[in-house]
Amino acid sequence: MAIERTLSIIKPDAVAKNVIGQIYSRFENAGLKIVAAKMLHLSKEKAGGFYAEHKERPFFADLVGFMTSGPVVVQVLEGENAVALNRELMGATNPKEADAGTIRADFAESIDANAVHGSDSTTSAAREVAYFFAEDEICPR
Ligand code: IDP
Repeated sequence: MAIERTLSIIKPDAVAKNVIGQIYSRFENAGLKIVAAKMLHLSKEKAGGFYAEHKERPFFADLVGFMTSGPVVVQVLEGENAVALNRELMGATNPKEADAGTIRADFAESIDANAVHGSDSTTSAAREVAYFFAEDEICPR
């Protein structure tokens, strides 16, 4: 299987709950390596640009409002099949539909405040990684 990179965000609700370390453990226990990481408080412009594909959706303003409501932790995860593996660890977008034992089932409250983001394809991952990290900020091991 191919070694991939994927972009992960621990969203403001999970940062506020103080579960950054627990979420990092899920990634590491599944064999994913954190090869880049930063904590930041997104501006409306940065969050809106990240979610540009959802611009016309009715929840766009709420999504940007939520993503800028507190700090987030952004990381690049690397490993075999990293994109799909991270999506499996995250669980369904709506935590009420997420499988037991997934990050969203365990730490998320609602479809708005759903703890984590993960790229949904290798194409999105390439765009999203470059949106947050310069190549020299990524440290493959
Ligand atoms: P994903 O995060 O599981 O990839 P997307 O469909 O890409 O899900 O949606 C991006 C984010 O927008 C979701 O994580 C969620 O926070 C928010 N979102 C998606 N659908 C809804 C909705 O119907 N109501 C409110 N927020 C939504």
